[in-house]
Amino acid sequence: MLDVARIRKDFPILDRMVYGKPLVYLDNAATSQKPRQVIDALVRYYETYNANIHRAVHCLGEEATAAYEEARARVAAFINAPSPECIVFTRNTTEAINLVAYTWGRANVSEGDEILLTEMEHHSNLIPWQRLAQDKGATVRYIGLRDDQTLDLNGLENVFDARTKMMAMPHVSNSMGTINPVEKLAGEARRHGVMSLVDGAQAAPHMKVDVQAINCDFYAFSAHKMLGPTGVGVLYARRELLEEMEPFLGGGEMIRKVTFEGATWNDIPWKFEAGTPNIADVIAFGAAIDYLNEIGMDEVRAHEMEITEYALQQLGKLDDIILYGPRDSQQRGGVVSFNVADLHPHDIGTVLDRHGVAIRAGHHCTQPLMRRLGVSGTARASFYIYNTPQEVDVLVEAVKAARKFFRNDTA
Ligand code: 7TS
Repeated sequence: MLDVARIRKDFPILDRMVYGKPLVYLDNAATSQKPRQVIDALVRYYETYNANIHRAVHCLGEEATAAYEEARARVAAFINAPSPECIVFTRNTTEAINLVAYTWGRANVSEGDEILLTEMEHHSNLIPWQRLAQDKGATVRYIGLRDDQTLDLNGLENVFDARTKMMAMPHVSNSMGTINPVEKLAGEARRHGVMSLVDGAQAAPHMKVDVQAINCDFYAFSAHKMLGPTGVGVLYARRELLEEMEPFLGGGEMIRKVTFEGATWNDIPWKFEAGTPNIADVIAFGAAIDYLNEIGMDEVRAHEMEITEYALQQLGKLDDIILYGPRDSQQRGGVVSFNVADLHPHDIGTVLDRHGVAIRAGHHCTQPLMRRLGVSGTARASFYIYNTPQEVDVLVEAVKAARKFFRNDTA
């Protein structure tokens, strides 16, 4: 069991009041809050060893380089990557996926080829592939949903054909919380000689991820959703792929030798990290990983399952509520998406805000999925290690208040 009271003390922002009410932060799928340990790591870097990395001949530069590369090693261990060289730092999940679509995609996808996605993609695992397909004359196909809002994997072995080159999928849906069987999907892709990319933005923060067990080719996620700073993303890729892929961005640091005629590339992963990287935030991300490791990812997952079940149970008591995502808590992460009869999700969000409750309302960057569900958007509460059942109670009371407010308004 998590000691949530103790954890909450590490997050200064949780003492904040919003419109005179204690903040109830339930927008963790958008970004998480940051513990003191992460904020301190940023301050320590800027106050004591701020310097550029991989180039300095001075003490500060060496300290900063060591801390940056140590953070990479921690990220590798966190997802059980075989080595730190398989970890490329990007700005966010979005950039990690674009890197693959631009480099691997442009070299390996041609006219008439096919890219396989799912109907529950976040736009960041959709637009890069649509653009690649447009540029190359390839097509994008989608694995559909069953009524319980899990992926329809009936006949999975038949979805691949000789022209399928890439299968990309979310590990956990940000809009419905559905956990996808990525090990099975990546395994099936491999059996058919198809590459796999897992968008782990909503999984890496919330459960133990083992990229070798999943056996995918690429795995992408963002530091800011897992207690780390904004501006840092991770692309894990199999070593051989990184070796053979062309660089994404060109400039300093990613080269070995440059002449007026051309250039050769640095070793991996630096070949993919052109220019001065986000040194401070990568180092502070290392502190975020330490924090999560200290709690233990199995504990994080258990806490979220418990709080999600409680939220589903309490919200489910409201007779005019529609809940999205699978009912089985084994099959869902800490995201609860809902609609209340005829209320607009933005109206719900606005009333909740006045109660100090921060949620997201809208399409959650999954417009095709919303269309597939037949709604313009949903209200979404998303949980993390510092959320409590009492906060769920505040959420439920605020939803009741929203319903009452708008009912009276339109009566
Ligand atoms: N993939 C998934 C599944 C996501 O949930 C998100 C962000 C991204 C990719 C993109 O991450 P970024 O760090 O590159 O922006 N999801 C959300 C969300 O659900 N609400 O705000 C951002």
